[in-house]
Parts: sequence; structure tokens; C-alpha cells
Amino acid sequence: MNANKPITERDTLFAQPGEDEDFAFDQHVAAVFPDMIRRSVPGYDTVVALTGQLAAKHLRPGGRCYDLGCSLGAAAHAVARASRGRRCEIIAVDESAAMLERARAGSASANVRWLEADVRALALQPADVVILNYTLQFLVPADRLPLLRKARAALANGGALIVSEKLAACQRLEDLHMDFKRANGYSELEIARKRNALENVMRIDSEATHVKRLRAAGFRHVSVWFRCLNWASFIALPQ
Ligand code: GEK
Repeated sequence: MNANKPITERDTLFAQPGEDEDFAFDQHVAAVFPDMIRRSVPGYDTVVALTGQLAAKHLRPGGRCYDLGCSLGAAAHAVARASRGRRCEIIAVDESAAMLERARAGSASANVRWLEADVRALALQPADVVILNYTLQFLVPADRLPLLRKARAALANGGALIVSEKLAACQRLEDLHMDFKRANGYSELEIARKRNALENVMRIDSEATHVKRLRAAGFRHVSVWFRCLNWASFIALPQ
């Protein structure tokens, strides 16, 4: 059994009719988060595991890795597992107190340091790896390039930025993503209520916008290393 795997409840947050409020990473979401993200994000477990492996390739012994918008710390734990024995410092950051409380309680890794902070206000120390898995899409668009520039400035030349996001793509892929959610047991009501709740808080960009912005932030090499439907993961290298 994986000691870092949080015990989770089934996500039924939007199963009943109710007031449409903006989505928030509060204690209700934190309690069902592992179930919610696996049933909503195609390829999530694969992305988490490969994020750990990719990060480990760029992490030097004693090096530092940031997991920005860590939620329950799935990526941070994957990095800790993949870089075991290298005495790396993994700093997992989230502004949600509810997420961090659960993340800390469920963490068996001594290498991970948990920090409750807004990633936009956080000063980054020199690092080998910065991870932004499904976080950028929750920042207001004007705050995205400054954060990427800050990550670029913190990264060593041999370092890497890993970014995963939902993409603005064609209707066919959007429809397939809805089918993915239905196949994972979400009802039409749940899908519609979640979409309404996310409308004002999750604003997605196209693949081209991501690549352009990563280059504008100073990354010389940008590539997609995972794609499933309208979800993708990028790696951006300073050199
Ligand atoms: C995973 N990476 O499991 N500062 C800090 N945290 C923030 C900010 C901010 N400004 N804005 C949003 N967050 C994780 C999944 S979830 C994505 C990331 C999702 C945090 C927010 O509190 C939440 O925990 C996380 O970013 C986004 O791979 O739920 O779709």
C-alpha cells in the first residue's frame, strides 16, 4: 500500500440541485479531491507518476523542487519517490488551508515541506524543478506570465518547468471529455453544475497560447510530453 495515498471520499458535491456558487478549494473539495480529480482529468495518475520521473531527471543531489498549487501533494510525493536518496528539498505550496491540512496529515515523506501561500506572492529560491500541475488555469490570466517569469528566474540552467493544464480545443475533444466524465459516473446534473461553478474561476488557454507564453517567459525549449483529449502537460527548459 502507498503510505502517501490519501484516504478519499466519493465526490458527490454537485449531485443534488442547489445554489450555483463559484468553485472554491474548501474543505468539502479537499475531502473528495483525489476521487474528483481522477474522475475529471484524463490521464491524471499517469501525469503524476511521469511528473515524478521527469522531475527526478532534473533534480541534482541536494536540489530543490517546487510543487506550486500542490493540493494534496500528489506530484510532490511522486517527486519524493522518484528522487529517493538524493536529499532533495521539495516545497509543496497551496493557498488552500483545507488542502494543506489534509496534505500534511496524509504525508509520510520527510523531504516534502508544506507551505500555505499564494504562489503569485511567493519568492522562489533557486530550484532545479518547478511544477505547475493544473494550477495556472486558476490564476487570473494577467498573473500567469509573471509567475512563469519568476519560475524561469529561479530555475538553474539544467532545470525544468512542468506545466499541466486543460486546453481550449475543438468541440469534439470537449465532447469526448464530457463522455469521459459520464463514463466515470458523473450525471448530467453534476457535469452542468460543476461547469457553472468553474465558469468564473477556471479560464483555459489554447496549446498555442501556452507555448507562446512559456517562450515569452524566457524558456528556450518547450514541448508537450503528455496529451489526452483536451488536457496536456508541457516541459519548458531554460536552455
Ligand atoms: C495535483 N497540482 O494534484 N496560490 C496557491 N495555490 C493556488 C492558487 C494560488 N494563487 N490558485 C489556486 N491554487 C494538483 C492539482 S488543483 C487543480 C491542482 C484542480 C491551488 C488551489 O488551492 C488548488 O489546490 C490547486 O491550486 C489547483 O496535481 O483541482 O483542477
